[in-house]
Amino acid sequence: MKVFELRFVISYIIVMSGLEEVAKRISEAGVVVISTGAGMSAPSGVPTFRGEDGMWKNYRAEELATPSAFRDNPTRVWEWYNWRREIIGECEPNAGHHAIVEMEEKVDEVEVVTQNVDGLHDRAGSSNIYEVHGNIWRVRCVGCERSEYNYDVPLEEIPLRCECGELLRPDVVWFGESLNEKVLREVYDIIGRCDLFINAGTSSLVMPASQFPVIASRSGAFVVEINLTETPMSNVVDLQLSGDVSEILPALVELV
Ligand code: BJW
Ligand code: ZN
Repeated sequence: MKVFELRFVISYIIVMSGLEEVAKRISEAGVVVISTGAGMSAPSGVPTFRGEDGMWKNYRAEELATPSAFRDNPTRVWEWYNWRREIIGECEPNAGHHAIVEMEEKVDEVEVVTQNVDGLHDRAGSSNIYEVHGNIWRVRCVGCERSEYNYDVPLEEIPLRCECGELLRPDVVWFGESLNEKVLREVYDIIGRCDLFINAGTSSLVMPASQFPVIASRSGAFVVEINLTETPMSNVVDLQLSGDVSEILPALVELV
């Protein structure tokens, strides 16, 4: 056997044994938490934040997803959200989203904690979803705090205004802003009592979501990472599955 063939066979065996181990953990688990990031929606065609893919007109997410960017230039920030809403509006949940829904038939309790604002877990049909960074299809008034769903694509006459006269903003969480306290409390509660925690398609760079795997591990859960690359969590997790979430998750659920 040639060297490259041997390497292929070895990496195949490693991936398969990892999948089998995680499938066994899923079948034994009472509560599974799946924490997802932009990589979860990447196979659906939603751009990720970091890397080449995340750029918009030479701006980085860190320069647009902030309260001060909105104060300085609400139109520019809304243009970015319009661009993203147009793309997301054309995207469908992928095989990974569907596999998470299927997992509900095999496990007592499946909880989805997502940093994604695209609503694709909901469209796939997951029952328990915590959107810790909000939802791109909701708008919120900076004055009276009124929040409502708005599916117009593109939104005309940006920046939008509320009936009260103040600006409407996307109902998402920007850098330097706190996450919704009630949602976060519930998330910490389920992380604290889960048996298996799967960190899927996130760079694990943004607080506080980046710390969810650490909290799960300290609470005694078995922690798995699914990602195309290494992340700061790769050394913390019990098992890494290297690959595409839209391939790994269906393969995993099939094995349970
Ligand atoms: C695949 C794949 C495939 C690809 N299969 N894998 C200094 C100043 C101000 C604040 C801070 C500061 N230092 C620290 C902070 C706190 C800050 C923070 O953590 N900053 C870091 C960047 C350093 N956090 C906050 O401010 C948070 N609030 C907070 O902490 O409150 C308390 C506080 C207040 C004030 C000061 C300090 C603390 C709020 C964070 C809100 C983040 N918001 C955004 C935008 C949301 C709205 C929107 O979408 O428009 O959330 S930013 C952006 O990053 C978005 C994402 O949810 C988030 C995470 O990104 P994610 O999902 O990980 O995506 P990527 O692109 O980074 O990675 C994709 C991954 O997928 C990669 O690993 C790929 O390999 C992988 N992948 N395809 C498998 N097919
Ligand atoms: Zn208002």
